[in-house]
Amino acid sequence: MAIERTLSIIKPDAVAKNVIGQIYSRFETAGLKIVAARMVQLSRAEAEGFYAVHSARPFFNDLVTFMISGPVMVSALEGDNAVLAHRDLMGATDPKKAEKGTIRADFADSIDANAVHGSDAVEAAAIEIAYFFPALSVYSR
Ligand code: RTP
Ligand code: MG
Repeated sequence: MAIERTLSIIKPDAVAKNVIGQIYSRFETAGLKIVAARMVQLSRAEAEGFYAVHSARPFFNDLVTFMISGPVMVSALEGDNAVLAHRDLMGATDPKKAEKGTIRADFADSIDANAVHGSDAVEAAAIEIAYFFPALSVYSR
């Protein structure tokens, strides 16, 4: 087992539904520790920078507009195989295809308003965590 870190974003739709605590509870139950956290109202430039890998995709503008529609809760999570463990908790990108009991199946409305983001690889996680958190604000737990 490898101890990893991953970046979680609870997106504006889930923050508006007041389910931050329920989502955090799923992380904790699965053994993922919250090692950094902040609520952020992203600017358009910040959201575009975060999702730069998707800048050529047809859904890029809608994605950025959605991500700045309200505050998001950004956290760094740590645990055994954290990247995949977190992706498993999230479920498929399209909530209609997400397995029962996953965060997206339970809290997401559509592929656009899909409740959560999670890093898709350890290398991406390091970049995404650094995007939101200076090194000294990520704790060792
Ligand atoms: P995320 O990055 O947010 O964790 O989601 P993901 O890996 O499951 O999906 P990704 O392919 O990275 O896409 C990023 C976000 O863009 C929106 N999207 N819309 N309309 C579409 O076909 C489409 N495809 C992706 C989703 O909100 C997705 O989470
Ligand atoms: Mg992704």
